[in-house]
Amino acid sequence: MTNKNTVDRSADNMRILAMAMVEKAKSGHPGGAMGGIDFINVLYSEFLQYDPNDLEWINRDRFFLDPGHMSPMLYAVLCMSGSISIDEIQSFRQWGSVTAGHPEVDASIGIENTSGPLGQGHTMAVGAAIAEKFLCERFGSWMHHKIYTFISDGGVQEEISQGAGRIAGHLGLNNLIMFYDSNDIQLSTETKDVTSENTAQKYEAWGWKTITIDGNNQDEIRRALRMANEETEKPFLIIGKTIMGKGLVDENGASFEGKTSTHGQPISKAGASFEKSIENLGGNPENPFMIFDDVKAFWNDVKNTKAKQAQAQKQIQKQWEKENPELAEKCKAFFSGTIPHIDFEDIAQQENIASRVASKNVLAVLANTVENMIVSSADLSNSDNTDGFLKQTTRISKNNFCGQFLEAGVAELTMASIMNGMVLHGGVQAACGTFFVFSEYMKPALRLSALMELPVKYIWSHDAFRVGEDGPTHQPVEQEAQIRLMEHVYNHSGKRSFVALRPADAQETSVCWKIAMETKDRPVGLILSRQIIKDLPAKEGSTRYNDALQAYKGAYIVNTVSKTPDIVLVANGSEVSTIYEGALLLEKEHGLSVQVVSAPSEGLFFDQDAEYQQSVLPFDKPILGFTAGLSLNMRNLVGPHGKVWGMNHFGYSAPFEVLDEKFGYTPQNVVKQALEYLKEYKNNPCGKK
Ligand SMILES: Cc1ncc(C[n+]2csc(CCOP(=O)(O)OP(=O)(O)O)c2C)c(N)n1
Ligand SMILES: [Mg+2]
Repeated sequence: MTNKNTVDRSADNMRILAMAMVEKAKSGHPGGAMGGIDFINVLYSEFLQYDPNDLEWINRDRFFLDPGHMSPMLYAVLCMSGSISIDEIQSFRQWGSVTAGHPEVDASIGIENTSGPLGQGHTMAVGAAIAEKFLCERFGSWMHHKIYTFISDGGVQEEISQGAGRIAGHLGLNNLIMFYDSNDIQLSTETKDVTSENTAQKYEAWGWKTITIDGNNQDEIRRALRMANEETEKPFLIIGKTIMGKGLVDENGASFEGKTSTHGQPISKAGASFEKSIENLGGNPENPFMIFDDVKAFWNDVKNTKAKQAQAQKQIQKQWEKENPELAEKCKAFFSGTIPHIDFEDIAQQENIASRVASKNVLAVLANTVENMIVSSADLSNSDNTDGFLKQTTRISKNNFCGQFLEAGVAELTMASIMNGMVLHGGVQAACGTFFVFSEYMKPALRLSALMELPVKYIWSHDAFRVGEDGPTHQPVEQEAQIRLMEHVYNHSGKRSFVALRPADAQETSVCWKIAMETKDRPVGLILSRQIIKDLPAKEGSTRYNDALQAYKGAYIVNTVSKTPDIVLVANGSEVSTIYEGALLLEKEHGLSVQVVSAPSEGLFFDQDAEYQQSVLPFDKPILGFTAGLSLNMRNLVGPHGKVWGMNHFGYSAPFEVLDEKFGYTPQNVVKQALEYLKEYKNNPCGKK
């Protein structure tokens, strides 16, 4: 061990920390981390540009980890570089520690992204790389920085890597450098048992440059990183052949490297010797959480150098700011997340249009107002109507990041994950669209938007069975319930983790977009109709826009109710106009007083005070819900004695007007259901058997 240089000693020291963290926590993933550490060691000490005293410096290089299970590797290097204390290292995976089982985003300590669901981490890096190019295009070369990412066998195998690899290659993201920890081992098998692809050739076919190296050799890593940094055309993949559990030995001192068993448990449980392995790596078994003196000195030097380099970079930035005060202001505004003032009320909306068309009208205004907004679509821009935005700008393409529209191709999950990466990078606003039924292809990334509290905007058109002739594969049924579930999950800041908005008509769509643009701390989804919707009437002395502003409260009374209502009807989206027409019939033909409620967001509604909730949806009155999704959508809103007309089966291929008749989404059926329900309610108001 003595003849090892300090760089290798540093790697060995981190290997000990990684293994010790898992040993102490009695859970975690030591093997992969121990193999990947040589790369991380050289990257953080020699290549990654960061300011140890200002980790959120906007111009830092970013490092996106993909295999979150290798968190001990990241924590070990962040401990060396000074943003995570040795105490936090010793509290790995414990309540309240920043060293969670899988890393959770916190740029202030150098964790750029939450990772764990394999494949998403490196895809977020692609998003960050796009954001970097987008910003450099606007602010110039002082802003150039690199996006590094680290992927493992699992991430390479995940389908999302196809989308990430294709897009990065297609856009020529030469600012993206990915290290592939190719250790031939995964969770339950060796990689040879599940794949025989030539990964290098695969990435080369997508337009990447690749190099294969010994991933545990610092000289080879250094050389590869230099080449990657000099690349001018393509994203760069360094395939590092690494050794799982590097440095592990058993009780007899024999090698215990390259074993699947060290993937996900303490190495002692796998059969290696904790003490002997520490000794083998030059450490002291009595004190596994020690940082060697020479390694400490080495990292002190690194930190000083990094700080100096960052200062020099910041001087260049300052000079630029001085010479370009307007651009400097703009740059500041981009990174602060503020958006210019938009008069949503003034956005022209034609009468009786589909809410996707209303959204298109808003997007056209956003394209001309919000200069740092990037909108994307998964090959449906002319259907989900994100083309309203596209028509005012141009597409992002290789060597041209002037435009604000990203064609993601048919890759919903990739697209959503790229949006997350863009927002994590900072400086841009991100929105993406597709058909609502395909929201389920995005769910894993949407969940991470929610967990990471990222204000990504999701635009989903074709919101219900009224997609019509395309049939049941394209007709959402359970999707709204799935998405709304996220409104029930609270994030770590104690807020509902997602806002799902299904606007009732054009003006309510403008308002919902206003809500979406103003929301900075969580993702928002807009669920939009394909077919036209009859506008709801404005109340006397008001405008429809003004009335629709109440969408901020999640649900509100649409009509004027002169006396205590005999029944309350509640819906969202296009069903609101249906219940409204039904209400008119109930009033005219049956002399009933009907309160009509539009409820674009259940989550926002249940965040209102009890008095407001009671005034809109009085649970001591008969409440009937109408939804083109599962009855479940309205279950909470109608209260314990309410009833719901929902769609609890797959749809059928037919013109939507026919389906409306067949499935009972007509004003006449609203009347029928209301009368039947009132009869039941009268006989048994509390729903007792
Ligand atoms: C989307 C997803 N599926 C499954 C898992 C569970 N899982 C964690 S690591 C892993 C495979 C690990 O293989 P590799 O990426 O090569 O890591 P190594 O074993 O080399 O550490 C799996 C299946 C996951 N984290 N994410
Ligand atoms: Mg592996």
